[in-house]
Amino acid sequence: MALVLHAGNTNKNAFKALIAAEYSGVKVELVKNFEMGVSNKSPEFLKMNPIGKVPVLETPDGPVFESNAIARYVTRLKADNPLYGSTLIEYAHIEQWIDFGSLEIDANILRWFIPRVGFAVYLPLAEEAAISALKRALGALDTHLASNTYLVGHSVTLADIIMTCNLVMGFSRVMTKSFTSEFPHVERYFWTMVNQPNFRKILGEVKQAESVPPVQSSKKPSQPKEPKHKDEPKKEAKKEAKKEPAKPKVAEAAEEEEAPKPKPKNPLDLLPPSKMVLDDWKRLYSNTKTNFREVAIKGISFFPCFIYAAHGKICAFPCLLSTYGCLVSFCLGCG
Ligand SMILES: N[C@@H](CCC(=O)N[C@@H](CS)C(=O)NCC(=O)O)C(=O)O
Repeated sequence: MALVLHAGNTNKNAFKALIAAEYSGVKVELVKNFEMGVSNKSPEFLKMNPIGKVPVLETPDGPVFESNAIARYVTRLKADNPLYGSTLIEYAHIEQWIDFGSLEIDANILRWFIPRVGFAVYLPLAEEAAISALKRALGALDTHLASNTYLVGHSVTLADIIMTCNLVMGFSRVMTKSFTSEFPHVERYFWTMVNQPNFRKILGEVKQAESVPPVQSSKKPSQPKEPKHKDEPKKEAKKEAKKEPAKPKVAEAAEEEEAPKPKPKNPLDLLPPSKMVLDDWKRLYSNTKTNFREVAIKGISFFPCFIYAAHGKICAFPCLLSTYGCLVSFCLGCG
């Protein structure tokens, strides 16, 4: 019987397990009628993953969340799976590249892409830092791939599956040809991987982004979606379907990646408006050469700064920027 994977059919994190399953002869099926923002917020789902994120795999021994853990589980279902290498050092290198792909590649692609499409605050300096960290990581990957076809050994391993799934969003959404041409071995590797039959079956056709998306204003979190009613919404859905041209599989991934979160009740609404003029403080701060500490402290409100940060946490720490009007990434509590 197939194992059930909870996620939408464009989720690049779910692709990891689905591709591993293809290579391993394991049956994994996406749950039917998954609706982002509805299915993953149901009480049944929250029992499987208390933070309501996908993917989640149902196994005979209970659920597993976190896409890398799920992909490892699926891989281990096959005894002596070559996806896991054949020696201890190969195994260590596979784990090394899995972590590298997740922490150095995926994280920086998301830091670049997500603010651009309005799902997080766009800060030019943060974007610059993300791109520079991404280039550093791609440079290291490129050097490795200059003399290696695969990340580890002489065939596809789980490291290649996870690395490629992480690169998919980059290549299809922000990393244009002029960006990736600096990393020719990464390019060769990526296009070779996505065209392997087991990858292609899951990813479909992957197309490289032609331009970096222009910065959009922050998207207001919408109200949580209601489950569809049986009758009238069907008509609406049909109309919508006519308007929207079909997108390639991975093109929709980002929409799912950062599904609009339900609007949290904002405790700040209860407070009087701040008297602090943020621009004045920023000017003072920028022009300060010596008494940095004093000026910084002026800007810290010791009234706890409650914000709904990009990663969905309420945090209640003093904020470096101003009184209660602070921006997500400067909050001391959320880092
Ligand atoms: N580290 C997690 C990331 C999971 C994740 O961020 N999932 C997104 C979709 S790709 C999600 O479920 N977002 C819904 C939410 O934040 O409520 C993994 O690899 O599984």
